[in-house]
Amino acid sequence: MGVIARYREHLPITERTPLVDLNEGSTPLVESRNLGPALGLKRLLFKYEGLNPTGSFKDRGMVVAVAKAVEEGAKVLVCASTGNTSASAAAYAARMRMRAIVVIPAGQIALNKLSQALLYGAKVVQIKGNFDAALQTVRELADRYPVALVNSVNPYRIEGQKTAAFEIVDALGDAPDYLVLPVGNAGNITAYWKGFREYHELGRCRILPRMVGAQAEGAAPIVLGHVVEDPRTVATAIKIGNPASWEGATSARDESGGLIEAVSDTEILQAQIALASGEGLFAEPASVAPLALLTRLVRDGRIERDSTTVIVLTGSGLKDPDAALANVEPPVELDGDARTLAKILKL
Ligand code: AN7
Repeated sequence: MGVIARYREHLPITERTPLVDLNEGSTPLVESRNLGPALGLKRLLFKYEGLNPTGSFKDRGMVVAVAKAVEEGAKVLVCASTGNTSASAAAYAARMRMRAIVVIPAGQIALNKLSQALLYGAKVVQIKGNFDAALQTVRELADRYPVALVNSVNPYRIEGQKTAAFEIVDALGDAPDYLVLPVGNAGNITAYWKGFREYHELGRCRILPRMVGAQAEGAAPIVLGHVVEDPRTVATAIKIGNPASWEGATSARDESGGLIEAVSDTEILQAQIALASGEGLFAEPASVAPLALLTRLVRDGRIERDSTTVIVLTGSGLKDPDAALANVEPPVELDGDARTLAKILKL
């Protein structure tokens, strides 16, 4: 079952909306076995969004945006992307036999995300500028031509993405004390906050979480309070200098009593290895920025150790292994039999 079928009554679905799905959503909420206890946290869980059909949380919002686009008679989907949105848009376009046009910053998206968009059959357009320029281009295109814009400025994307908050509450029986997630274009933090508030109003959860956002130091416009003209970070998914949902992010932060802070590329890459080798969970660089931030907050005594925290692992590590590989030991060479191997391994 996809998110439209599972959460239909909470979504802007009518009898005319086609039931689009790739069985997205219903992702595991994995209890930390090692990292949480090592930090001294009572309860740490990971919402493993990398297990969505195209490997990121984007599928939740994309399925609703595409269903509504079909309902409204659109034939062409268009988006700008740092990679994951393009993969998701391309997949759902293929599913619905629509045309997808994705505009990406040349040379700045992970190869596996580009491969997905190409294989799903999207028209991939590379531009010389960064993501912010790509978004500007597709917004202008959608203003003037009959194409459906499926970036998170499309409110149906936010509607679909809020279902992740529902799933967390449905699994825990209440909202967590802290929800920690990466912030790029800021659609996801906006969507989670909307989801938690809606469930709270319906009495499905007693508490509302503090929303904690992580940006990369070189791409931290919300932390700095101004646009970053030339964003830089190893976490290419969140290499964004002028987030479209800026206000949604600051509202979520302020209304929830949360915070948005930046972590360095070094902290991100360390967190990626810590998560993979410490829990058996492989997430892409952008997705581990929250773990890097949480580690700092717990050490600084800014998160109580008896709290329940959920980290959103937004995208699969398989999306972008290159950055991670530089920091791990290469495979050992074996030229010989099991005895030679045992010697190498010091068994
Ligand atoms: C893995 O694909 O913006 O703050 O164009 O791929 O909602 O933007 C991706 C963003 C976090 C940030 N983690 O979410 C795109 C794109 C991963 C991501 C984010 C993205 P938003």
